[in-house]
Amino acid sequence: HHYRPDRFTRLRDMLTSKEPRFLMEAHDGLSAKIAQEAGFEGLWASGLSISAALGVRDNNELSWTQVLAQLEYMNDAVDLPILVDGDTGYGNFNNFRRFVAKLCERGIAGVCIEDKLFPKTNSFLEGSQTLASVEEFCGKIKAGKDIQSHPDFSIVARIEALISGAGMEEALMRAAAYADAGADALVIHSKKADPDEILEFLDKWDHRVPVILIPTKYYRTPTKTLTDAGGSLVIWANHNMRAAMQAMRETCATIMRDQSLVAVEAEVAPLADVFALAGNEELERAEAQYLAAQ
Ligand code: SPV
Ligand code: MG
Repeated sequence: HHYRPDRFTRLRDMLTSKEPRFLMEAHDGLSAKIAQEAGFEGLWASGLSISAALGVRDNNELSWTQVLAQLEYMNDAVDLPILVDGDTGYGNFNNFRRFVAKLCERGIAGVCIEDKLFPKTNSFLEGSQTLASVEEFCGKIKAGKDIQSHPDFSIVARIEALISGAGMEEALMRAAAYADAGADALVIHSKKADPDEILEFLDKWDHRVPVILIPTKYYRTPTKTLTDAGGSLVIWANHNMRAAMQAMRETCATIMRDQSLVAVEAEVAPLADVFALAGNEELERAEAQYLAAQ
């Protein structure tokens, strides 16, 4: 019987690994299972995707307890570590540390917070991307690190200086401050299609803590270019949600048009697959074992 490290430790190992590692977006139990089935070793619980899947905006329209409920389904559905997108921490240091305490209790492996204001705005939207003060954000990181009840729970600090237009020097200054405050890893985020500013950051950062990348906009850059430049872990941030959106649109349009299921039956997952992924076979075995014959 070989020992499998718990999920906190597995995420921490992914962050500190010398090899390129990857997190796949998931936003509910089903997408978590599909990511696990595909072979991913960890999940990104995207704020954008969870919000979109529940029909709300990525502006903290969900409360943090609603996010927690979604995480519980995901964590129960798979045996993968989850890095949850904690937006800006749902308030100040005190709101954030309440969230961290609950994540640890529930077995969620880590949280990422970004240095903007509450309520947050998605980084790819035009308009205000005001940065939090460095001091306030460092206080948040420290409060989270002080309250975490598992030593390998990870707090990732996401730098929005390039998103907000504050520039490279600001980004590097914040990276150093967040590492000093105790962040286990950083995210440097960019909304540019070319990777120049990301590569410059990776070149200038001393890598005393690892750097995570989210190449949603610079996706054409070969992944190896990013990891060779020092990116430790890459997040595929929203592609299960966007894939589902596209597939559901096409299915609805066809059924609406045809008033028939004939054209879609071969295009959707068979019901047997739905039952298999839900784990119905285990329930049959359990019934045989535990349920008195009627
Ligand atoms: C998310 O997936 O919610 C993120 C990444 O925070 S981004 O949408 O690129 O800001
Ligand atoms: Mg987000």
